[in-house]
Amino acid sequence: VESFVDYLPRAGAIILTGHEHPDGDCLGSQIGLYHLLRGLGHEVRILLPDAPIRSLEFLCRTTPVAIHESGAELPPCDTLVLVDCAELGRLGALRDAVIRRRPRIAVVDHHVGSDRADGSIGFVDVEAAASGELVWRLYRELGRRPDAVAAEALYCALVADTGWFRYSNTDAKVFTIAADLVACGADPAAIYDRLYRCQPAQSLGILAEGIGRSEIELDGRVGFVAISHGLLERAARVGFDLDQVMEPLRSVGGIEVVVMLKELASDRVKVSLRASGEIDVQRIAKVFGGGGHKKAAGVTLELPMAESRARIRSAIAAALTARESASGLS
Ligand SMILES: [Mn+2]
Repeated sequence: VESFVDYLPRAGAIILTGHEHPDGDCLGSQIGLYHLLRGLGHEVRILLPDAPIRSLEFLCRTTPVAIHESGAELPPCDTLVLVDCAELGRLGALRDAVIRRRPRIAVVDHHVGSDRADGSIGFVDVEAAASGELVWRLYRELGRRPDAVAAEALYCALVADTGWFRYSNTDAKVFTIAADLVACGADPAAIYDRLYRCQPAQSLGILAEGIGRSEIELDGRVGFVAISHGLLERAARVGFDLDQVMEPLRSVGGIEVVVMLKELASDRVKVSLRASGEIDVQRIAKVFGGGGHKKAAGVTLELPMAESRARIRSAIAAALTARESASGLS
């Protein structure tokens, strides 16, 4: 894999994109990278596979962000940069358009295995807390400073993937980057308000219902929350980020893994896994063809809800048992 920085002078026209259902890290990193590349004189645009959730729309107010329309061609470009993902398979409907145009594929990502995925050019570090950290490092390497718009976007990236500096990937380097972004104009309190204090009143009912559907199993160590297609649609209508439903489960003492299952269709379930103990959820997701990080991973199963839940449950049960027998031997 060729270095992204070395390749840049030959990049030509660049399109930035990321995984479907972009989160704060995916979108914020693209916006940060967009302003870096623009500042360096590159022809660059952002093209998302689908629209961001409503709470992230404020990031797009001063940066042009286009949404791919199903069936449309990829605009002419020489290089496609995958941000916060490394596989064309995660681009949804955009994937086929990319394959028809055949641009060079570059990757700016921190997911496990992204250095061996679809990019021939890359800036990859699986130790990075967020893709936004990688973009911040690119600013440094290229001798640039983020402006206020880029700093705000990169701050959103950092807080999304560190859970506002609560997760175990929060280290001294993360705070150094956060401090620098604030110095560059990011306003933490204003960003918090934009992300979490602009929710519609209906979000309370959705949150309550999600919490009501939470179940704790496997000796109190694993929490499940199954989101029916109907609830998923209600959340989508008001732009509510359902990841928030996992937080109350994660607050229960003794819980090691929280599983959220979203019923995308009658035989299609998106599974999100969050670990707070020593269980490596990336390895569990990988068994089913998904991926992510040790403490946060996901996979989409082409199965009905009940069967998806049962399969994930036994994989977690096996991981818990394996760990116990390992510690029993030592
Ligand atoms: Mn990320």
